[in-house]
Amino acid sequence: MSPLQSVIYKKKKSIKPIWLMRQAGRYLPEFRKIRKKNADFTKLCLNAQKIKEITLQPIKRYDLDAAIIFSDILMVPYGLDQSVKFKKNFGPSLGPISLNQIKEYPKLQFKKNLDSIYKSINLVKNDSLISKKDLIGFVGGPWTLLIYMLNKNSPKKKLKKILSDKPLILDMIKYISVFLEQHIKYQIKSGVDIIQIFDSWAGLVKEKDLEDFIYSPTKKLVKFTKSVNKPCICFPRNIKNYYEYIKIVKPNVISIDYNVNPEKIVKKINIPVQGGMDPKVLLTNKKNLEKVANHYLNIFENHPYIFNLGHGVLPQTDPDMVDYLIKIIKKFNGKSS
Ligand code: 1CP
Repeated sequence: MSPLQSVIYKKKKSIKPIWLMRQAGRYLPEFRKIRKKNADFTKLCLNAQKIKEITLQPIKRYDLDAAIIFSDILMVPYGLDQSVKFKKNFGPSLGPISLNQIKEYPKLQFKKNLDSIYKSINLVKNDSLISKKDLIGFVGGPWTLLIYMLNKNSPKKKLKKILSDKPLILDMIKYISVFLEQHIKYQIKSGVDIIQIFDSWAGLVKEKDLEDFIYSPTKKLVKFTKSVNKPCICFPRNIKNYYEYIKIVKPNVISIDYNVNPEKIVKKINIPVQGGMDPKVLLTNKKNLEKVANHYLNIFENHPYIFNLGHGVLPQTDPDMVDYLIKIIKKFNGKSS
C-alpha cells in the first residue's frame, strides 16, 4: 500500500508522507521555462504531454510521496464554456456565465472539453516514476468555484452584491456540483488515486450560511468520491469551525491552513490530518525551517499525518529549501520506523 493510503486507510502513525500543494509551479525553474514558451495558461492546462511533464517535474527532483495532476480548479468553468484567462500579475479573469448555461450544458460536451486532462492523468498514471506513489486529482469546492464564476476574478472585492442573492447562489451551487461530480468521476476513471477538494475561499462564508454553501454541497461530493472507493481530502481554508466541518462533511483527511492551531486540532480530531505549516517558513532559513517542520512532526507524532503546507508553495521559494524540507521529513521517518 502507498504511503498516503496507509495513513488514510490504516491510520499508520510511524510514517509521515509528504507532498506539497502547488508542488508543480512557478518556484521551479524547469516550470518557468515551459511557462515562458506557453503564454496561454489555459491552453497549457489542455496539453496532455505538457501536463504530464509538469506534473512529474517535482517528482524527478524530490522524494515526494504523491504527485498532483497539473491543472487548475478553473478548468471546470472552462469546460462549461465560460471564458477563463490568466493574466500576468493579476490572476484569473473569467467571462460571463448564466445559471441556465450551467443548468443546460451537455455533460458529454463538458467531458469532451476536458478530455486532454483525463488523457494526461492516464499518461502520468502509467509512468514508472509514480508506480509506488499516489496520483492526486482535485476539484475546487462548489462555493469557491461559484465565487470565481460570478465575481469573474479573485474575490478580493465586489462580493457583497453577488452574495445578497441567496436563491441564485443555491441554484448555482447545485448545478456546478453536477459538473464537479462528473469531473471527479472522469479523473478517477482515468487513474487518480485520491481526490482533494480545494475550498480556498470557505473562510468568506458567514456562520449562518455554512450549512447551505459549504457543508451540504461538499458532503455530497465526498460521499460520491467514497462511493467509487477513493478517499477524499478536504481543504476548507480559513473555515471557522473545522470540528463541525469534519463531523458533517466526513472527509477521509482534513487539510488544515496555517491559521489553525495544530496542538488544539490534534487533541480534538480523530481522522488523519494533512498540512498546516506556513509556506512563508520556506522563505526564511534552514534552521528555522527545521524548527517549524519538526514542531508539526512532533505534535502529530502519534496521529495519522500527511506533511504538507497550510497553502501552496509560494513562487519566490528557493527549490533548495523544498529539498531540505523533504530531507527533514525523511529523517524523522527514519528515526521512528
Ligand atoms: O502564471 C502562472 O504561471 C500560473 C500560476 C498557476 C499555477 C501554477 C495558476 C493560476 N494555477 C496553477 C496550478 C494549480 N492551481 C494547481 C496545480 C497542481 C499543484 O498543486 O501543483 C492547483 C492544485 C491549483 C488550484 C487552484 N487554482 C486553487 C486552489 C488552491 C489555492 O491555491 O488556494 C485556486 C484558488 C486556483 C485559482 C488560481 N489559479 C491560478 C492562480 C494565480 C489562482 C489564484 C488567484 C487568486 O488569488 O484568486
